[in-house]
Amino acid sequence: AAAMSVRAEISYIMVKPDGVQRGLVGEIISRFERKGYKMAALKLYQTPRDVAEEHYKDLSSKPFYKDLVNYIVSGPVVCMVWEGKGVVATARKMIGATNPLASEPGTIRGDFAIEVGRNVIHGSDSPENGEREAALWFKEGLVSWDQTMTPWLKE
Ligand code: FUP
Repeated sequence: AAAMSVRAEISYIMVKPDGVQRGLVGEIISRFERKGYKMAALKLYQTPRDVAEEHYKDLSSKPFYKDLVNYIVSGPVVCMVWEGKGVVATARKMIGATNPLASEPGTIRGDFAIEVGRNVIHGSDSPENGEREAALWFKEGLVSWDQTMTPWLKE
């Protein structure tokens, strides 16, 4: 409770256009809610090309970069920030391997995807990238739960 007003680790989680079109938004949000993480930001968003390019700038030399950016801007995405202890690594486990054919059953990609180029969801790969990506996608800022009447149940 002493750390209640300090923001814990955050991860930027995004349902990609294929996940939105396939109606997987509720399922994905539900998994993070049931795990116990705290939602710190949420929106349905038509991604500007420059934001997609900035998000994936570390992959700009890869042969699939152009297709990847085109895919991300091809339809609305659902942008989220989830907060809590170990959320970056735990979200990566919940999401599964990058190539859905290598993702374990029970993970989001393992349960819902086949193609690496249509792998449903993004999750930050480090706490530093969690902060960077949250700032890139939520320039308006995150929500604070500090004024809520009851403390967060899982802390
Ligand atoms: P991940 O962190 O699991 O999203 O994986 P990466 O950061 O390595 O890749 C980002 C996205 O690039 C993947 F989600 C899908 C796409 N990608 C391809 O399309 N082909 C590849 O060979 C590798 C990644």
